[in-house]
Amino acid sequence: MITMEDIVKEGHDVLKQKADEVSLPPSKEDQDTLAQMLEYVKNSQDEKLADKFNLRPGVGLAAPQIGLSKRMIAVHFTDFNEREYSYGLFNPKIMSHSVEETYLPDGEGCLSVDREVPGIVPRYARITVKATTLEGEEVKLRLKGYAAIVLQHEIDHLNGVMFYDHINQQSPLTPPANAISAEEI
Ligand code: FHF
Ligand code: ZN
Repeated sequence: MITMEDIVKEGHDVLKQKADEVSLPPSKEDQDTLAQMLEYVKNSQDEKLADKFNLRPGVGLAAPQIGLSKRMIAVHFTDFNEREYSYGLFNPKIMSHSVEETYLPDGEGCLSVDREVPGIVPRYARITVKATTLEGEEVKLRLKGYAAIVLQHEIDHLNGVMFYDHINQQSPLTPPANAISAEEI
């Protein structure tokens, strides 16, 4: 079972590296790891389990965050329109994206960052992601708003990018001109 003790914190080199593609079809070992990552995200949102095992609640987890430089992410959340998303994904790739941007009005945090970093994180408002699921099926996901933000946060980890790398240092709390709040998409 993955717990906070397994989560790598900022400053660790693996969070700055570009992660390697996973060879497909996925090995049993990679599948098991990704299933465990998804389990962490689900468990962390279960109040009793989160309390018992001291899990910080999260909506996503990327393999570099457990010290593994491989292109695997897990996400589990409900968006502002009550749509549920629950995926373990191998080699997720953004195939296309909107020009329009979006952001969470309260900014973002990260399981690998033990401090508050205030500031707006501009993200593409809409993205199309190709990936292979935990079960080994190819999928094309069309995502907008909150869902698009979560997937971009996770895919960034596979490219050595942290959420605060996107914050405008001159004016952290000013939304970009072409951006719409994720609550409004
Ligand atoms: C989180 N937590 O999941 C944040 C961090 C926008 O790479 O968002 O670092 F658990 C992955 C409902 C609403 C339930 C919010 C992507 C953020 C990804 C994890 N919690 C939540 C919830 C949350 C990071 N991460 C603050 C831990
Ligand atoms: Zn993160």
